[in-house]
Amino acid sequence: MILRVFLLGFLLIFSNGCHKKTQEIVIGTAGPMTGDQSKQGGDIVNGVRLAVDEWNTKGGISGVKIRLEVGDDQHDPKQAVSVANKMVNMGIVGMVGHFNSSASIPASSVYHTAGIPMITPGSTNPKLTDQGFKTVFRVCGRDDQQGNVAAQFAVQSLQSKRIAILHDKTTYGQGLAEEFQKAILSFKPADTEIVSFDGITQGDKDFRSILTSLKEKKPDLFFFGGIFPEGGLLVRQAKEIGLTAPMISGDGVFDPKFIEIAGGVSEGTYLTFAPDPENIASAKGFLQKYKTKHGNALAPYAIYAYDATNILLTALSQVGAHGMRDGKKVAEAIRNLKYDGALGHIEFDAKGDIKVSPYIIWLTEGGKFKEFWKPQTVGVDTLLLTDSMSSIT
Ligand code: ABU
Repeated sequence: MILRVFLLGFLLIFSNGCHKKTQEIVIGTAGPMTGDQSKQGGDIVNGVRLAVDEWNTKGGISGVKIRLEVGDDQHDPKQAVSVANKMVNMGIVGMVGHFNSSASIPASSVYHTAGIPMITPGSTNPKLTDQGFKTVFRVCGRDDQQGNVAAQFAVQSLQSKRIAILHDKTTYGQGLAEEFQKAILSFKPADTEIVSFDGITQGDKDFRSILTSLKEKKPDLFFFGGIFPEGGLLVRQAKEIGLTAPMISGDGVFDPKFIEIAGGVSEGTYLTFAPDPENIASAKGFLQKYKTKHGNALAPYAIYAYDATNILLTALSQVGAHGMRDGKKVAEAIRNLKYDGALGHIEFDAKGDIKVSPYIIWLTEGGKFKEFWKPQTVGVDTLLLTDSMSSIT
Protein backbone atom coordinates (compact mmCIF):
# COMPACT_ATOMS: atom_id res chain seq x y z
CA MET A 1 0.00 0.00 0.00
CA ILE A 2 2.78 2.42 0.96
CA LEU A 3 4.53 1.56 -2.34
CA ARG A 4 1.33 2.43 -4.21
CA VAL A 5 1.20 5.81 -2.49
CA PHE A 6 4.89 6.28 -3.29
CA LEU A 7 4.26 5.63 -6.94
CA LEU A 8 1.13 7.72 -7.18
CA GLY A 9 2.24 10.60 -4.93
CA PHE A 10 3.17 12.43 -8.09
CA LEU A 11 0.41 11.78 -10.56
CA LEU A 12 1.65 11.65 -14.12
CA ILE A 13 -0.85 12.82 -16.72
CA PHE A 14 -0.19 12.29 -20.43
CA SER A 15 -2.28 14.74 -22.41
CA ASN A 16 -3.70 14.02 -25.88
CA GLY A 17 -1.39 11.10 -26.50
CA CYS A 18 1.63 13.37 -26.90
CA HIS A 19 4.60 13.05 -24.63
CA LYS A 20 4.10 16.17 -22.59
CA LYS A 21 3.87 15.08 -18.98
CA THR A 22 2.43 17.07 -16.13
CA GLN A 23 3.31 16.47 -12.50
CA GLU A 24 0.80 17.21 -9.79
CA ILE A 25 0.82 16.93 -6.03
CA VAL A 26 -2.50 15.44 -4.99
CA ILE A 27 -4.09 16.17 -1.61
CA GLY A 28 -7.59 15.26 -0.43
CA THR A 29 -10.37 16.71 1.63
CA ALA A 30 -13.51 14.90 2.77
CA GLY A 31 -16.64 15.48 4.80
CA PRO A 32 -20.43 15.55 4.46
CA MET A 33 -20.66 17.14 1.00
CA THR A 34 -24.27 16.11 0.45
CA GLY A 35 -27.18 15.64 2.83
CA ASP A 36 -28.26 17.44 5.97
CA GLN A 37 -24.74 18.51 7.04
CA SER A 38 -23.56 19.61 3.59
CA LYS A 39 -23.27 23.23 4.76
CA GLN A 40 -20.32 22.19 6.95
CA GLY A 41 -18.80 20.02 4.20
CA GLY A 42 -19.11 22.88 1.71
CA ASP A 43 -17.49 25.37 4.10
CA ILE A 44 -14.55 23.00 4.52
CA VAL A 45 -14.01 22.54 0.77
CA ASN A 46 -14.15 26.33 0.33
CA GLY A 47 -11.48 26.83 3.01
CA VAL A 48 -9.22 24.10 1.58
CA ARG A 49 -9.64 25.31 -2.00
CA LEU A 50 -8.79 28.88 -1.06
CA ALA A 51 -5.47 27.73 0.42
CA VAL A 52 -4.70 25.42 -2.55
CA ASP A 53 -5.47 28.19 -5.05
CA GLU A 54 -3.17 30.57 -3.20
CA TRP A 55 -0.31 28.06 -3.27
CA ASN A 56 -0.91 27.35 -6.96
CA THR A 57 -0.96 31.07 -7.79
CA LYS A 58 2.50 31.25 -6.24
CA GLY A 59 3.66 28.27 -8.33
CA GLY A 60 2.57 25.33 -6.16
CA ILE A 61 5.35 23.51 -4.32
CA SER A 62 8.72 23.92 -6.06
CA GLY A 63 6.90 24.64 -9.31
CA VAL A 64 4.64 21.57 -9.09
CA LYS A 65 0.91 22.37 -8.98
CA ILE A 66 -1.36 21.00 -6.25
CA ARG A 67 -4.56 19.17 -7.18
CA LEU A 68 -7.41 18.76 -4.71
CA GLU A 69 -9.59 15.65 -4.58
CA VAL A 70 -12.90 16.01 -2.70
CA GLY A 71 -14.65 13.03 -1.05
CA ASP A 72 -18.25 12.88 0.21
CA ASP A 73 -18.52 10.68 3.32
CA GLN A 74 -22.11 11.77 4.12
CA HIS A 75 -21.07 11.67 7.80
CA ASP A 76 -21.36 7.89 7.59
CA PRO A 77 -18.54 5.75 9.06
CA LYS A 78 -18.67 3.10 6.28
CA GLN A 79 -18.77 5.72 3.55
CA ALA A 80 -15.81 7.46 5.23
CA VAL A 81 -13.72 4.27 5.03
CA SER A 82 -14.69 3.87 1.37
CA VAL A 83 -13.71 7.50 0.64
CA ALA A 84 -10.40 6.99 2.50
CA ASN A 85 -9.57 3.92 0.41
CA LYS A 86 -10.38 5.82 -2.80
CA MET A 87 -8.18 8.72 -1.68
CA VAL A 88 -5.29 6.35 -0.98
CA ASN A 89 -5.71 4.76 -4.40
CA MET A 90 -5.74 8.20 -6.04
CA GLY A 91 -2.33 8.82 -4.56
CA ILE A 92 -2.99 11.67 -2.14
CA VAL A 93 0.04 12.73 -0.07
CA GLY A 94 -2.11 14.28 2.67
CA MET A 95 -5.73 14.57 3.81
CA VAL A 96 -7.51 17.62 5.24
CA GLY A 97 -10.46 15.91 6.87
CA HIS A 98 -12.70 14.34 7.65
CA PHE A 99 -15.21 16.55 9.53
CA ASN A 100 -17.34 14.23 11.67
CA SER A 101 -15.55 12.27 14.39
CA SER A 102 -17.59 9.22 13.40
CA ALA A 103 -16.01 9.52 9.94
CA SER A 104 -12.50 10.68 10.89
CA ILE A 105 -11.85 7.89 13.41
CA PRO A 106 -12.50 4.90 11.10
CA ALA A 107 -10.92 6.74 8.12
CA SER A 108 -7.80 7.50 10.18
CA SER A 109 -6.96 3.76 10.32
CA VAL A 110 -6.94 3.64 6.50
CA TYR A 111 -4.69 6.70 6.16
CA HIS A 112 -2.46 5.48 8.99
CA THR A 113 -1.99 2.07 7.36
CA ALA A 114 -1.17 3.78 4.06
CA GLY A 115 1.26 6.18 5.78
CA ILE A 116 -0.67 9.29 4.79
CA PRO A 117 -0.90 12.24 7.21
CA MET A 118 -4.34 13.63 7.99
CA ILE A 119 -5.33 16.90 9.65
CA THR A 120 -8.98 17.28 10.57
CA PRO A 121 -10.42 20.78 10.71
CA GLY A 122 -13.33 19.85 12.98
CA SER A 123 -13.34 16.35 14.52
CA THR A 124 -13.30 16.98 18.24
CA ASN A 125 -13.79 13.50 19.78
CA PRO A 126 -10.74 12.74 21.98
CA LYS A 127 -10.40 9.18 20.61
CA LEU A 128 -9.12 10.46 17.26
CA THR A 129 -5.75 11.55 18.62
CA ASP A 130 -5.79 9.22 21.64
CA GLN A 131 -5.37 6.25 19.27
CA GLY A 132 -1.64 6.93 19.11
CA PHE A 133 -1.40 7.34 15.32
CA LYS A 134 1.60 9.58 14.72
CA THR A 135 0.23 10.79 11.38
CA VAL A 136 -3.07 12.17 12.74
CA PHE A 137 -3.59 15.83 13.71
CA ARG A 138 -6.41 18.27 14.42
CA VAL A 139 -6.48 22.08 14.33
CA CYS A 140 -9.65 22.26 16.47
CA GLY A 141 -10.05 21.52 20.17
CA ARG A 142 -11.28 18.35 21.88
CA ASP A 143 -14.62 17.46 23.45
CA ASP A 144 -13.10 16.92 26.89
CA GLN A 145 -12.11 20.60 26.68
CA GLN A 146 -15.42 21.97 25.39
CA GLY A 147 -17.47 19.65 27.65
CA ASN A 148 -15.52 21.01 30.60
CA VAL A 149 -16.15 24.65 29.61
CA ALA A 150 -19.89 23.98 29.10
CA ALA A 151 -20.04 22.33 32.54
CA GLN A 152 -18.23 25.22 34.22
CA PHE A 153 -20.67 27.65 32.64
CA ALA A 154 -23.69 25.59 33.70
CA VAL A 155 -22.57 25.29 37.31
CA GLN A 156 -20.71 28.56 37.94
CA SER A 157 -22.52 31.09 35.79
CA LEU A 158 -26.04 29.72 35.24
CA GLN A 159 -26.01 27.97 38.62
CA SER A 160 -28.10 25.21 37.10
CA LYS A 161 -29.52 22.78 39.65
CA ARG A 162 -31.37 20.29 37.46
CA ILE A 163 -29.62 19.39 34.21
CA ALA A 164 -31.01 17.07 31.54
CA ILE A 165 -28.67 15.64 28.90
CA LEU A 166 -29.55 14.55 25.36
CA HIS A 167 -27.26 13.28 22.62
CA ASP A 168 -27.57 11.95 19.06
CA LYS A 169 -25.85 8.59 19.77
CA THR A 170 -22.97 9.46 17.42
CA THR A 171 -19.29 9.32 18.34
CA TYR A 172 -19.25 13.10 18.58
CA GLY A 173 -22.66 13.77 20.11
CA GLN A 174 -22.67 11.04 22.74
CA GLY A 175 -18.97 11.58 23.44
CA LEU A 176 -19.50 15.30 24.09
CA ALA A 177 -22.53 14.60 26.29
CA GLU A 178 -20.46 12.15 28.35
CA GLU A 179 -17.62 14.67 28.70
CA PHE A 180 -20.12 17.32 29.85
CA GLN A 181 -21.63 14.90 32.37
CA LYS A 182 -18.19 13.81 33.61
CA ALA A 183 -17.13 17.43 34.12
CA ILE A 184 -20.35 18.32 35.99
CA LEU A 185 -19.88 15.33 38.30
CA SER A 186 -16.18 16.12 38.81
CA PHE A 187 -17.09 19.58 40.14
CA LYS A 188 -19.20 17.82 42.81
CA PRO A 189 -21.74 20.65 42.99
CA ALA A 190 -23.65 20.05 46.23
CA ASP A 191 -27.13 20.81 44.95
CA THR A 192 -26.83 20.14 41.20
CA GLU A 193 -28.38 17.00 39.80
CA ILE A 194 -28.25 15.36 36.39
CA VAL A 195 -31.91 14.44 35.99
CA SER A 196 -31.68 12.45 32.75
CA PHE A 197 -29.25 11.18 30.10
CA ASP A 198 -30.95 10.06 26.85
CA GLY A 199 -30.20 9.45 23.21
CA ILE A 200 -32.17 10.55 20.15
CA THR A 201 -31.71 9.17 16.64
CA GLN A 202 -29.84 11.35 14.19
CA GLY A 203 -32.02 12.01 11.15
CA ASP A 204 -35.32 11.83 13.06
CA LYS A 205 -37.56 14.88 12.75
CA ASP A 206 -39.94 14.64 15.69
CA PHE A 207 -38.49 14.83 19.21
CA ARG A 208 -41.66 15.95 21.01
CA SER A 209 -42.06 12.66 22.87
CA ILE A 210 -38.59 12.64 24.45
CA LEU A 211 -38.82 16.38 25.12
CA THR A 212 -42.14 15.83 26.92
CA SER A 213 -40.59 13.18 29.20
CA LEU A 214 -37.66 15.49 29.77
CA LYS A 215 -39.99 18.37 30.70
CA GLU A 216 -41.51 16.18 33.43
CA LYS A 217 -38.07 16.05 35.09
CA LYS A 218 -38.30 19.86 35.52
CA PRO A 219 -34.78 20.68 34.25
CA ASP A 220 -33.50 24.25 34.40
CA LEU A 221 -31.03 23.51 31.57
CA PHE A 222 -30.76 20.85 28.91
CA PHE A 223 -27.54 19.88 27.17
CA PHE A 224 -27.51 18.51 23.63
CA GLY A 225 -24.55 16.65 22.13
CA GLY A 226 -25.09 16.66 18.38
CA ILE A 227 -25.23 18.66 15.14
CA PHE A 228 -27.34 21.63 14.00
CA PRO A 229 -30.11 19.81 12.07
CA GLU A 230 -31.32 18.04 15.22
CA GLY A 231 -30.24 20.96 17.46
CA GLY A 232 -32.54 23.35 15.56
CA LEU A 233 -35.50 20.96 15.71
CA LEU A 234 -34.98 20.29 19.43
CA VAL A 235 -35.08 23.99 20.31
CA ARG A 236 -38.14 24.56 18.11
CA GLN A 237 -40.08 21.57 19.46
CA ALA A 238 -39.03 22.30 23.08
CA LYS A 239 -40.72 25.67 22.68
CA GLU A 240 -43.83 24.02 21.18
CA ILE A 241 -44.30 21.64 24.13
CA GLY A 242 -43.64 24.38 26.70
CA LEU A 243 -40.18 23.30 27.87
CA THR A 244 -38.70 26.61 28.98
CA ALA A 245 -35.23 25.44 30.07
CA PRO A 246 -32.54 26.83 27.72
CA MET A 247 -30.43 24.49 25.61
CA ILE A 248 -26.65 24.38 25.79
CA SER A 249 -24.72 22.57 23.08
CA GLY A 250 -21.36 22.41 21.32
CA ASP A 251 -19.55 23.35 18.13
CA GLY A 252 -21.62 20.94 16.02
CA VAL A 253 -24.64 23.21 16.45
CA PHE A 254 -22.63 26.38 15.84
CA ASP A 255 -23.85 27.21 12.35
CA PRO A 256 -26.37 29.76 11.01
CA LYS A 257 -28.42 26.78 9.79
CA PHE A 258 -29.24 26.06 13.45
CA ILE A 259 -30.86 29.49 13.79
CA GLU A 260 -32.71 28.98 10.48
CA ILE A 261 -34.03 25.52 11.44
CA ALA A 262 -35.04 26.69 14.93
CA GLY A 263 -37.35 29.12 13.12
CA GLY A 264 -37.08 32.17 15.35
CA VAL A 265 -36.89 30.44 18.75
CA SER A 266 -33.13 29.90 18.96
CA GLU A 267 -32.77 32.97 21.20
CA GLY A 268 -31.10 32.20 24.53
CA THR A 269 -29.31 29.04 23.36
CA TYR A 270 -25.74 28.63 24.63
CA LEU A 271 -22.99 27.05 22.54
CA THR A 272 -19.32 26.27 23.06
CA PHE A 273 -16.93 27.30 20.31
CA ALA A 274 -13.63 29.18 19.90
CA PRO A 275 -13.57 33.00 20.06
CA ASP A 276 -14.75 35.05 17.10
CA PRO A 277 -12.15 35.18 14.27
CA GLU A 278 -13.58 38.63 13.40
CA ASN A 279 -11.71 39.88 16.48
CA ILE A 280 -8.46 38.06 15.72
CA ALA A 281 -6.01 40.24 13.77
CA SER A 282 -4.40 37.29 11.96
CA ALA A 283 -7.80 36.15 10.61
CA LYS A 284 -8.65 39.41 8.83
CA GLY A 285 -6.94 38.56 5.51
CA PHE A 286 -8.61 35.15 5.34
CA LEU A 287 -12.05 36.56 6.20
CA GLN A 288 -11.78 39.27 3.57
CA LYS A 289 -10.79 36.81 0.83
CA TYR A 290 -13.39 34.25 1.92
CA LYS A 291 -16.24 36.75 2.01
CA THR A 292 -15.29 38.20 -1.37
CA LYS A 293 -15.58 34.73 -2.84
CA HIS A 294 -18.40 33.15 -0.84
CA GLY A 295 -20.41 35.99 0.72
CA ASN A 296 -20.88 37.01 4.33
CA ALA A 297 -22.67 33.92 5.67
CA LEU A 298 -20.90 32.54 8.73
CA ALA A 299 -18.76 29.51 7.81
CA PRO A 300 -17.36 28.47 11.20
CA TYR A 301 -15.05 25.66 10.08
CA ALA A 302 -13.77 27.21 6.81
CA ILE A 303 -10.93 28.99 8.61
CA TYR A 304 -9.89 25.71 10.29
CA ALA A 305 -9.82 23.99 6.88
CA TYR A 306 -7.76 26.88 5.48
CA ASP A 307 -5.16 26.69 8.26
CA ALA A 308 -5.08 22.86 8.17
CA THR A 309 -4.38 22.96 4.41
CA ASN A 310 -1.66 25.58 4.79
CA ILE A 311 -0.05 23.51 7.55
CA LEU A 312 -0.10 20.37 5.37
CA LEU A 313 1.28 22.22 2.31
CA THR A 314 3.97 23.94 4.40
CA ALA A 315 5.09 20.56 5.76
CA LEU A 316 5.06 19.04 2.24
CA SER A 317 7.17 21.93 0.93
CA GLN A 318 9.63 21.50 3.79
CA VAL A 319 10.27 17.80 3.15
CA GLY A 320 10.60 18.25 -0.62
CA ALA A 321 9.64 16.10 -3.60
CA HIS A 322 10.97 12.79 -2.26
CA GLY A 323 10.14 13.39 1.39
CA MET A 324 6.49 14.14 0.69
CA ARG A 325 5.94 10.50 -0.24
CA ASP A 326 7.10 9.49 3.24
CA GLY A 327 4.11 10.12 5.52
CA LYS A 328 6.14 9.74 8.71
CA LYS A 329 8.52 12.43 7.53
CA VAL A 330 5.65 14.77 6.62
CA ALA A 331 3.99 14.09 9.99
CA GLU A 332 7.25 14.89 11.77
CA ALA A 333 7.43 18.18 9.85
CA ILE A 334 3.82 18.98 10.87
CA ARG A 335 4.59 18.16 14.51
CA ASN A 336 7.66 20.43 14.50
CA LEU A 337 5.88 23.39 12.89
CA LYS A 338 5.43 26.63 14.76
CA TYR A 339 2.75 27.92 12.46
CA ASP A 340 1.30 31.42 12.42
CA GLY A 341 -1.95 31.11 10.49
CA ALA A 342 -5.33 32.79 10.23
CA LEU A 343 -6.38 31.37 13.62
CA GLY A 344 -3.18 32.62 15.25
CA HIS A 345 -0.22 30.60 16.49
CA ILE A 346 -0.60 26.83 16.15
CA GLU A 347 1.68 24.13 17.55
CA PHE A 348 0.88 20.46 18.00
CA ASP A 349 1.58 18.29 21.03
CA ALA A 350 2.88 14.72 20.90
CA LYS A 351 -0.62 13.33 20.26
CA GLY A 352 -1.37 15.66 17.34
CA ASP A 353 -3.69 17.98 19.28
CA ILE A 354 -3.20 21.75 19.25
CA LYS A 355 -1.38 22.98 22.34
CA VAL A 356 -3.89 25.74 23.05
CA SER A 357 -7.63 25.43 22.66
CA PRO A 358 -9.64 28.47 23.71
CA TYR A 359 -13.29 27.42 24.11
CA ILE A 360 -15.76 30.05 25.26
CA ILE A 361 -19.56 30.26 25.58
CA TRP A 362 -21.59 31.90 22.83
CA LEU A 363 -25.21 33.04 23.11
CA THR A 364 -27.82 33.18 20.35
CA GLU A 365 -29.24 36.70 20.48
CA GLY A 366 -30.97 38.85 17.86
CA GLY A 367 -30.75 36.01 15.34
CA LYS A 368 -26.96 35.85 15.65
CA PHE A 369 -24.26 34.17 17.72
CA LYS A 370 -22.56 36.46 20.23
CA GLU A 371 -19.58 35.82 22.48
CA PHE A 372 -20.97 35.64 25.99
CA TRP A 373 -18.76 34.08 28.68
CA LYS A 374 -15.24 32.82 29.14
CA PRO A 375 -14.06 30.34 31.75
CA GLN A 376 -11.65 31.34 34.47
CA THR A 377 -9.89 28.00 34.55
CA VAL A 378 -10.05 24.91 32.40
CA GLY A 379 -9.19 21.55 33.87
CA VAL A 380 -7.84 19.98 30.69
CA ASP A 381 -5.82 22.69 29.06
CA THR A 382 -4.59 26.22 29.32
CA LEU A 383 -6.64 28.90 27.64
CA LEU A 384 -5.31 31.46 25.24
CA LEU A 385 -7.21 34.62 26.00
CA THR A 386 -7.30 36.62 22.79
CA ASP A 387 -8.04 40.29 22.36
CA SER A 388 -11.59 39.27 21.43
CA MET A 389 -12.31 38.63 25.11
CA SER A 390 -12.56 42.32 25.84
CA SER A 391 -15.92 42.39 24.06
CA ILE A 392 -17.48 39.72 26.26
CA THR A 393 -19.98 40.85 28.83
N1 ABU B 1 -16.90 18.83 16.24
C1 ABU B 1 -18.22 18.97 15.75
C2 ABU B 1 -18.67 18.08 14.69
C3 ABU B 1 -17.66 17.23 14.08
C4 ABU B 1 -17.38 16.04 14.93
O1 ABU B 1 -18.09 15.03 14.78
O2 ABU B 1 -16.47 16.08 15.74
